[in-house]
This record gives sequence, C-alpha cells and structure tokens, in this order.
Amino acid sequence: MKKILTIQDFSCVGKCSLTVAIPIISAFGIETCALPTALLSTHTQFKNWTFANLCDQIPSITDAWKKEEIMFDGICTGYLGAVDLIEEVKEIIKNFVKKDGIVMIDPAMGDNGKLYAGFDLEYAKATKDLCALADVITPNITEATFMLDKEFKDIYDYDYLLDICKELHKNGARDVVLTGVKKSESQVGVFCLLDGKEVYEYYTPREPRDFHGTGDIYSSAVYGGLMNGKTLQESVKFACDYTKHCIAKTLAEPNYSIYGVNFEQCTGDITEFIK
Ligand code: PXL
Repeated sequence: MKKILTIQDFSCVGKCSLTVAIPIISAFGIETCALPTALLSTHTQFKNWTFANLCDQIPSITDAWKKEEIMFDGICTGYLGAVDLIEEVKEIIKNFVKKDGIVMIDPAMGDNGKLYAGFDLEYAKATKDLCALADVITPNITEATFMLDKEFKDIYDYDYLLDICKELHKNGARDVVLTGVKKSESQVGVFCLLDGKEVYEYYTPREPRDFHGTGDIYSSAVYGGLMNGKTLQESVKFACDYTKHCIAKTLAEPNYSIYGVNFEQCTGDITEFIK
C-alpha cells in the first residue's frame, strides 16, 4: 500500500483542504498521512473565521519523523496559509519523499482574478518557488497569473493558456494542469502541458454556479489517480468527471450549501475508476 503525505490547512467546517484530501485520497486505496499547516474555524469564504498558524509545530514533528525514519511515496500540498509555512514545506519535500515519489503542488491562493483573504504578492512569489519543486502543479488561471506576474484574463485563447503553461514549466514543474478553464460559456475543464511538450485538454458542461472547495476535490482526485499509476491524462479526465458529479449531487439537494460539495456521495466513482 502506498503512503503519501498531504500538507494543507485544517478548516473545521466548509469541506476543503485536509477534510477533503484525506477521505478522497484514502478512497483511492492510499494511506493518507496529513500535516495541518493552520487551523481555521471555517475556510475563508465565510464571513467570520479564525486562523491559527501551526508553523512552530513543524520542526519538532519533522525531527520526530526523521528519528522514526518515516518517508513517503509522494507529497501533495494545497492551501498552506503563510510564507513561513511555505519555507517549511520546501524542506519537507526535499527530505521526506522516496526516490521516484510524486510531488504535486496545488498553489491554492485565489480565484476569479483575486487572491484569497490574507494573501499578497509575497505569498504568490513564495508559492511560485514552491511550484519549482513539483512534478505536477494544478493552478487555476488566477493563481497562475499571480505567480507569473501576468495579466489575468477572463476571456482568453489557446495561445494565452499555452504561454502560461510554458512559463510555469520553465519555472520548474514537469507537468502543468491549468484548472477552471472555460472553453466557452457552457464548458469548463483543464488545459494541460505535459513535460513542456504535449497539450491535453478536457472539458465538461459547466454547472450554473460556483461552489467553494471544488479545486481541492479536483486536485485530490488527480493525485489519487497518479498514485494509482494512472496517466496524467486519465487522472485529470477522471477528476473533471468526479468533480462535476459532486456538484450535480449538491445541486440536487434542496437548500444546498455553496460552501462545499457532496463529494462523500460520489466515492463509488473512485472505486470504479481504480478497479
Ligand atoms: O482551496 C480552497 C481553500 C482552502 N483552505 C482555506 C480556504 C480556501 C478557499 O478560500 O479559505 C482555508
């Protein structure tokens, strides 16, 4: 059984980061160890929330892991929370991944042309440096343009997407998966550049509204696929279909919440995919 480490915040309420990565990656038959970088009452899309940075805990945790000779078959990261945490995560990636392990970084820090509350250009720059250590990165267009100091566009063409991916590949990541790409008003999906050479695109019909946390569900599903030996194309395609199904399940509920989607009701898709 493969054993991976996921490093992200723990938001008590709101279905994102560790509370989706642990169940989803586990559903792929992978032991999912977790390092929380911060403790929040909810994710930051709510009006009232608390944030406790857990950075001071990390050195003693990693010292203990070293003594226990703990190593992981891969590491995936998401929303981290502060620049000091990013520095710790870089060290963990350098020291705790087995040879040929897969490192995936989701530079979760913004959407719709804006950074999330509490993040600034220094955070975006530190995240760009972190992405240089990855085999695979999964930014949305907002995150990509903040990392590259490029103009954010809501309407774009193939060349704009390809340029972004090429620049992020040049920064260091092997494979770039640009998420939340609108092919048209009615289609959303991913634009990928594999090893700086091959383009792969996949789109599904777009649901009528946005839900929080879907980026985290998406990246967890991509990572679960990769850790099961699926190709990047197979993994990103499955993750699109899975996320779409989670949104559809949510929309089917009366009084649904926009603060997270019903991923728990779609885990059968994962079982089917890895069969
Ligand atoms: O990646 C989404 C996310 C994760 N964690 C926290 C967040 C958000 C989005 O706002 O606030 C704490």
